[in-house]
Amino acid sequence: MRAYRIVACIFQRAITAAVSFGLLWIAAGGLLAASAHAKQRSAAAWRAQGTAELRLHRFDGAIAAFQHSLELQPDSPRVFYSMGVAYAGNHDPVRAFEWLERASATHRFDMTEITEEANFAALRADPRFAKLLPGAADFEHPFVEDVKIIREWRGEASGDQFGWIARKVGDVDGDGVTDIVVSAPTHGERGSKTGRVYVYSVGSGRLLWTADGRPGDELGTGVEGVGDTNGDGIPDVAASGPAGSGVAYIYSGRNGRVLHAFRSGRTDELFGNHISGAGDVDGDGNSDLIVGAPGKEGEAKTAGHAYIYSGRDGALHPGQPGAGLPARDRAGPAESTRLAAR
Ligand SMILES: [Ca+2]
Ligand SMILES: [Ca+2]
Ligand SMILES: [Ca+2]
Repeated sequence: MRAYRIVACIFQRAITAAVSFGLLWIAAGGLLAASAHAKQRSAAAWRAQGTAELRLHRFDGAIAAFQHSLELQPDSPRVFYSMGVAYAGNHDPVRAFEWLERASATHRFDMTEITEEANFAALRADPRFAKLLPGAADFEHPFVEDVKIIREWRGEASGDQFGWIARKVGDVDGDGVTDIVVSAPTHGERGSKTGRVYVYSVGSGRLLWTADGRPGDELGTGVEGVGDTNGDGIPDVAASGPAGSGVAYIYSGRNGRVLHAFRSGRTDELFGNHISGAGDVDGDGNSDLIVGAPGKEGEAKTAGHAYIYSGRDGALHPGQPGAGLPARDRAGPAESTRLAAR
């Protein structure tokens, strides 16, 4: 009798567990739909549900969810695009292209995503597909707002990262208008990544001068105006590149001539990851330079450094690592007149 009760008890628990598991299963299945309702049918909740349905290849469910989203937020380029994906998944190219063209027409969606989307495999041969990709005309009016572009400068080649940094440097050509420096740290022939910095006259739009690093330097990772370091009355420019052994330069703002070059001998720091004018630190009337050198990832032995150099003679400011040592002990293969960081 007792044995019978134990068996009955185990049987009862098994049934209870099975029912509970079944309820959980049903609850999980309805979770996304419940979430959409729980969030007061917000557009974002419907959009999330549609995206989840897309991932499960339940294209009808995705279309229904996206339509709900559009009822609440009609102007969503992301949803236009997703509708295109859903209709493509449903083998309905006519509607897929309708929605994709709608997404493209907003000029607010990166249509290059179509090249990565597996559901568009069957659409790629269609002439309408290529037309969805951005062309030169799409970049003629890049702003949503109605703006007047006063000056525009373009990089030389794709992959240069022209515009990585753009800074005002003061008036270097004497026309009374402050000028700018722009960097392209991965510029270089055949992927050499020398990096290049460009100084432009804002008044005339002319390119005044450029400076290049050496292969692998990625010069222009850091670039700034530094004020007048050599006392000729014209503000100068500093640029750096940490990718190789680490370099930093001060250029004459007048013509781009190298006034000082600094090249690190350390392999555990990203010398030149950042660079800036420091103001006149030593009070000699000439602007000075500060170079940041954080420790490389995985190198536990250094906490990183910030080096201050005299703009007048390139000397390392007293009290810093290497200061007071003969130049030959601090310098790496400096290209120009002066020392490098230790
Ligand atoms: Ca100027
Ligand atoms: Ca100067
Ligand atoms: Ca100074």
